[in-house]
Amino acid sequence: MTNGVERYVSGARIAERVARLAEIGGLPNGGMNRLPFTPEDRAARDLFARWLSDLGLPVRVDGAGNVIGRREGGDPTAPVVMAGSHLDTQPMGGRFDGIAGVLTALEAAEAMGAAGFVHRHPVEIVDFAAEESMGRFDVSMPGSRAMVGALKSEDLELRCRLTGETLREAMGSIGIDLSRLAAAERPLGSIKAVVELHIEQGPHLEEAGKQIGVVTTVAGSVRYHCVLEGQQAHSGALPMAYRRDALCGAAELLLAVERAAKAQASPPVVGTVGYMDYEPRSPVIIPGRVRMIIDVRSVDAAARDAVAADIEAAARRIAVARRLHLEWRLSSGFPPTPLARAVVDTITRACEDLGVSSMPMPSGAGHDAMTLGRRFPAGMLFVPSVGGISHAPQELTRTEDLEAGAKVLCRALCMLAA
Ligand code: HGY
Ligand code: MN
Ligand code: MN
Repeated sequence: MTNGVERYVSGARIAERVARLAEIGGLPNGGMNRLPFTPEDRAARDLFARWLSDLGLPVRVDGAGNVIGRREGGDPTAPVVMAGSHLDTQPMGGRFDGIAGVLTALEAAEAMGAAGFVHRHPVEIVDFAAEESMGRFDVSMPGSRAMVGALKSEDLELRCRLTGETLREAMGSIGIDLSRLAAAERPLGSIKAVVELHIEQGPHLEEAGKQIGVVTTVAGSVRYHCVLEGQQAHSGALPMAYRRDALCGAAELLLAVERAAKAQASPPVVGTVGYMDYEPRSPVIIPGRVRMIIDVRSVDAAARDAVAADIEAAARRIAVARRLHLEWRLSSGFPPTPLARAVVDTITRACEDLGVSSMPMPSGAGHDAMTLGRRFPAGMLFVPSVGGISHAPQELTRTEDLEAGAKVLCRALCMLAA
């Protein structure tokens, strides 16, 4: 019996838990600041573990810090059906990014318990550790990467941009036992399907008036570290003709990033400089050094890489014209990931069964499902973001959409686990 379980799903219960989690690392402006591997992250993980235990599910934390609740099926050796997302947030992030996926997966498990759902495959409900690690470290998604053996030991030595602590120290600081890191890897065939519900974080579902986005492919990102070095000097005494102002060079480059991405309309590419710092930041000193991280993404790797090449060429041109020294380094990247046909179709069928409006669509944002999708059949479903805003205090997804999403997720998990 896979139908009817979703009638035990409660949007009100999901909304209550969203509000409860928003108290942990919440900002006065309504945004979230629950950075990965911080005390706030630990508090949210512990609360999630308690909610799982309250459902009677055994809970474990693997060697990469993934928090995993397991609902046994008839065959404990059968490949796992996994659902989840992440509880950590970006700095000044929103209350739904990642959280919606964890809470709707928890809700599906609660509904399965209430319905006495009988199934063969074990179901695992997961908070993937540190999906938002890029907010602090130059590595993304260490938790889900570890599950596919893609977290390298040198990644653990990367230092946090904000505190200088290494990834290893930060993970240890919330009690993660890295000696079991290798054991976090899941062998091929050990997971039947991974389904991640996530907020869309863009405008398309709202514009189309659809309740669910059935994700077909996830955009791949490349991130470049760029340093421009000129000459620090006196802002009053040095005439304009003598200057090698690193910040003016960076200003030209920022606009070159935007121009190059805008010029590539189909397939679309996005380009952003979200992080930049410069020195020495005094009103009377010409800035001598600027560091920025350039993020370029697309579902089409060739289009993305062509735009990245245009940006690099612009950086070299600007450096020569302004007599600046340029450092340019690829710091991290993810290939575009098509999701598994079988899982995509299951989600589509669940929407049809429940009469929920849906449309196929790509994901511009990166997600744990894309990491796991490199080794296991993965699928994603989106729920609408009001105004297309995310990674911001204004991030909002309506309770009725969370409930509809949780019902579709529940139905899809029941079909996969039966
Ligand atoms: O950057 C991303 O796509 C994700 O939100 N970490
Ligand atoms: Mn995010
Ligand atoms: Mn996310």
